[in-house]
Amino acid sequence: MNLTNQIKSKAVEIGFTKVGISNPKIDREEINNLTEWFNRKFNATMNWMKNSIEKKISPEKILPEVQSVICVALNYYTDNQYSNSIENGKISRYAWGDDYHLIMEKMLTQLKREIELIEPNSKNKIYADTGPVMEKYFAEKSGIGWRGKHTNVISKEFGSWIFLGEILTSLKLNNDTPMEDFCGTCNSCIEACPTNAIVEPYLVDSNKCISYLTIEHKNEFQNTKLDFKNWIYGCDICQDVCPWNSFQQQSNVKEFLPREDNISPSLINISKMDKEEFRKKYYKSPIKRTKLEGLKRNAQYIANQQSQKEKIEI
Ligand code: B12
Ligand code: SF4
Ligand code: SF4
Repeated sequence: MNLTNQIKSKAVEIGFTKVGISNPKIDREEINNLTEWFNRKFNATMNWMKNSIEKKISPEKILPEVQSVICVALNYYTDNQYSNSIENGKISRYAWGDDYHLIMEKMLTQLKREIELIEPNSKNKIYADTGPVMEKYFAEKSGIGWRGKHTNVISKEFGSWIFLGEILTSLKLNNDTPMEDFCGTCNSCIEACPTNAIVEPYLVDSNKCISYLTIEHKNEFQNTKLDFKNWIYGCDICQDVCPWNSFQQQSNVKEFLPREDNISPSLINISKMDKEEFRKKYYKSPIKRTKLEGLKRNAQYIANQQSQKEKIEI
């Protein structure tokens, strides 16, 4: 077995759903698109993104010896559904169970160790979400999936319910063929987005995206007219309506199973939550990111919207 296939089979053994290889070069068109996104201020208050742009567009600034990017995907779909009661908030699927950063990091570290057993002189750097790496671009380039019009990567076999991760490596591996776009004439995600955040196909304005607003945005919301459709942490609407997500499959990772009362928690319970309960309930959960104040703000925002429609009061 050649080195590329050896690494790929180790990735599958460790439990990754998909693996592909790309060269580390970011093409001009991608850099222009990224620059345009920043120029239009679609990063909202996420200034950390802009600060790391040099590394994003030049992976050799992260690892000077980089020759290949090993891209992995991990399926997180579990077969559970939301309550549609107006008294409950909705948490996005990716945050129902344990924090994927911890799980991906552990699995990537294991893969890195395996690679270094085969090639002790290789240099390898792992990433899953938190680093300045163009994860969606590399996933597409390595054949894992294509970027849908909602901008998430969709695989033919698992839909878009996949987390992405990478190992930047000094090893020269065999590149996979980039994935073609299978969105075709479909526009379901654009039509379904309640805040019109997908301003053009393949272009999301974070300022309007419920995911950004409920997770990343600090302080009160500027625009109080946006309809959050009961989402209090992230948003899955554009993915829920995607026809490719009817090919979803149950994840093998038991840590992604929903924690108790973590799909559609009661808005009233959140409004009453104290710091200690928040700490215990969201230990090792991605929800920690929004902090108790953020979660309460989101629940209150939904309640205000509902009470304007004279529905509920918390
Ligand atoms: C910042 C960020 C966000 C921001 C901005 C979202 C965004 N669209 O980028 C916010 C907070 C809104 C967000 C939300 C979500 N995120 Co997020 N996020 C990231 C992060 C950290 C960086 C992404 C980035 O660089 N964006 C920059 C912009 C410019 O990228 P882009 O939108 O893809 O834009 C490109 C296209 O517009 C393209 N383009 C422009 N014009 C055209 C035209 C054509 C024809 C084409 C093909 C392309 C194209 O060029 C641009 C430049 O690359 C990544 C992790 C990482 N390091 O990559 C995770 C990541 C993208 N997020 C992830 C997830 C799961 C989500 C949510 C689904 C969570 C949720 N349920 O609430 C939502 C999805 C919202 C959405 N519709 O995008 C996953 C996606 C997994 C996947 N299957 O793709 C990632 C990869 C994390 C991970 N490691 O798994 N996220
Ligand atoms: S995550 Fe929600 S708000 Fe953001 S683009 Fe998708 S549907 Fe729109
Ligand atoms: S809903 Fe349609 S347009 Fe949007 S990502 Fe899925 S296939 Fe593409």
